[in-house]
Amino acid sequence: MPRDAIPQIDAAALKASISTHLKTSLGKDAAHASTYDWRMSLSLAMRDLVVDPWFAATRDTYEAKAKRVYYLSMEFLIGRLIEDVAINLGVEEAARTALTDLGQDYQRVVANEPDAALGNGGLGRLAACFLDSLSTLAIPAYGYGIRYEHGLFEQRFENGVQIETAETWLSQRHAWEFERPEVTYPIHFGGYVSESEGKAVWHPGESVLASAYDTPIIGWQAQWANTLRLWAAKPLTLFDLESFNRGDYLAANAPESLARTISRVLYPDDTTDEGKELRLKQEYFFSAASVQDVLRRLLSEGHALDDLADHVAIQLNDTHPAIAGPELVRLLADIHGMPMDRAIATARACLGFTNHTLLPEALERWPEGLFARILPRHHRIIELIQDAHAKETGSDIRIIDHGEVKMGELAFIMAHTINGVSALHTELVKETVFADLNTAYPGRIINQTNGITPRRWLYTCNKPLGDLITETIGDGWQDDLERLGGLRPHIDDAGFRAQFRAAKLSNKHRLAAWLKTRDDVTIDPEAMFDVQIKRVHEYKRQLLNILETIALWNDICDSPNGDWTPRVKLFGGKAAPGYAMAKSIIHLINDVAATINSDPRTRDLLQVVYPENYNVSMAELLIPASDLSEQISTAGKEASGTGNMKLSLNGSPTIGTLDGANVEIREQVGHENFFLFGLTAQEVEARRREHGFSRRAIEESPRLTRVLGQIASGVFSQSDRERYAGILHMLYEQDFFLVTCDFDAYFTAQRAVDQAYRNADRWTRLAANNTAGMGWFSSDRTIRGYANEIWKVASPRAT
Ligand code: 26Q
Repeated sequence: MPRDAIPQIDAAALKASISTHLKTSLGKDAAHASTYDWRMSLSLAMRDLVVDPWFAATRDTYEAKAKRVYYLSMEFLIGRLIEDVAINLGVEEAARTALTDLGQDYQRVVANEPDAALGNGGLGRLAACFLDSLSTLAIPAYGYGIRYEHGLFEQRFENGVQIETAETWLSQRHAWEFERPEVTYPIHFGGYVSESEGKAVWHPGESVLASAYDTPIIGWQAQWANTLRLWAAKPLTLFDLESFNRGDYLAANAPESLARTISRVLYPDDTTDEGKELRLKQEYFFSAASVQDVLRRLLSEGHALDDLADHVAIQLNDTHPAIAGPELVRLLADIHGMPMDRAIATARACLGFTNHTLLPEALERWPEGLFARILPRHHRIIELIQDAHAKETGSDIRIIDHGEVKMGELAFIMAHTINGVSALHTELVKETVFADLNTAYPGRIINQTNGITPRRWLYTCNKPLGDLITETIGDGWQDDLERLGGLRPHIDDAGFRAQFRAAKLSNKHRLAAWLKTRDDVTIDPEAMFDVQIKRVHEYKRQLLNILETIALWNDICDSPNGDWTPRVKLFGGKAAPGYAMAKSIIHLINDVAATINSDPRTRDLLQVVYPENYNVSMAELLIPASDLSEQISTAGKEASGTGNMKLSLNGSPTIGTLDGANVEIREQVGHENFFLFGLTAQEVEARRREHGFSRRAIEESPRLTRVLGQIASGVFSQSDRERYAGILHMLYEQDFFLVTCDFDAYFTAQRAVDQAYRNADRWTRLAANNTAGMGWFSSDRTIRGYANEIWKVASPRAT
């Protein structure tokens, strides 16, 4: 790529562009402009700069006839884009100066942007990191998803209880997108299938229009830009109504209301196994629009459908878009006349499938009746796929089984490659959920350990540390993260360690100031910031953390003159609205916080803080300020984790189990720089089979017995002693996630953390070794792995 394609703009030119946008795009004069107006003007001025690299990337892809990647995902958890774009364009200083000249504060303007929260957690944020890396590596790619009107719900606490309210990011103009009213596809549901002359014809019952909105995703140093294409549902036009409903205006009312609901809201539930009709319609809606778009682009470039896999790689982000497989087969066979067997083989040759979970309740299955009613033709095609699979492998594994359509089996059988997201997870995928399919198709399951984009998760969110790194090893680590290994020799330098400590401390001050302003909460930056931030789920064991907090409180109260290490326990995360146990755990954390924080005996030693509405932007504040990363899931349950990578990269050592990518993090940063505890995945399975294991674990731990007794007697819920009966009953009688069994080991590991932290120099070595060891976890490395081993794509810019 010719470097001169990078847009060059100085502060004066950017200022002029902002002023022009304020006037002509916002229709405001400076005297009456709000922060929103300034933010929009700045965003539009920067968006202008993205367009040329974006066009150049499209042109190069077209000219090279390069293969493209299509990443299909129900979730893209993007967060804010202003700083991201500014940094990739290299115009952050210019933007700061321009706004200052205009009498505005850059940080205030940046903070005005709402998070694009089109995702629940890890899976959605991974998709966003992948988009960043695809553009940085100049790999031609589209992200395809849904333009939800309402992203992930907003969380408040009322008397400690989580309350959800609708999120409304699109009530303002979305600065970064380009509406494409000319790019639309009809999407059909229901009806029936007839056969004529051996050909299947689907007569749909209702239809909506999928309408495209494009957001350019600019890579590092603006060398390349890809497109995130999100689909919004709209009612069909009158013309289409005539063509698809043949003038049946009664039936035409239904699509209008369907269109209004289909892209309205993100499903906030990452656990439910309920067959929700609307969810199935959402999945089909965006998968079908995306696949149609892929074929239209292929044909418009003059390629033959038989050569599909030479030009197209489609990645399914979990099973949510798995219906794209049968839809592709339908288009190839029914619409374009390809023989069914060849259609199936052609579709498979371009499909990859990433599995993100082993939890049985998160594996999608649809009641066959519901599925056949909404997608009658796909139901039949899946039977044909199943027959082809049986013929090919002699295996009796069924996609449609006991009246259910199993999306995991469908995605597996339709994909040429299935990948797990960490080394451990991949082995467990082979041994558990897909053991039989792994035997039927040996070698199809591979590992691609997750990664995170270092541009957002270090360079942008942690300026003090980023500056120190650049000062120490030079520039270039932002897109070559393994260079962080070059920090290692400097860790022996006391001056470097002092600077490392100072960077961390300044991030802690920034977090403390933010908490003071937003929540009127005071925390001491000299204390250890102990951070657990993630969705609230039993397997992630926030419960273990809060039980240990109570035990620590007890010990401090028992020995007030002990040599304690002051700690602030920070929690952040949302529970699915229908997940009662997770919501009860949130309530308990807030109740414990209220009790402990008001205890004068422990005031300077222990504090529990749970800021409301954890999101990507809050993560960008918490992660650089963290001293200790809590990665304490029950071994075998967390597929990978990515927050674990962000925290360690930012100089926050892990206390954790041998789960997900923790295993690989520990290898990379060194065992001595990781606080390991807990049962292994194998031990977990064995322990679960022991009758009465949790009662025994409780009996054997005086500390845990005391803590549970306190909860039962209402120490943290004086107005309602029964409040936590559900949690207690679960711990005594089931404890599926082995909180009780790992309690003592966790408590002991925490005391080792205390001791290490008291020696500031020792701790700094630990923290710096984490940063230095994390280079391998760049999502650039992950995307290179997918490109070489799954997609077989290269950048047309590669020389
Ligand atoms: C399924 C059916 C119906 C409604 C919702 C869902 C649903 C929605 C979201 C199921 C799963 C999810 C999200 C899963 C997820 O975020 N998994 C995480 O993926 C990360 C990226 O690979 C991993 O790091 C985490 O370990 C994994 O939990």
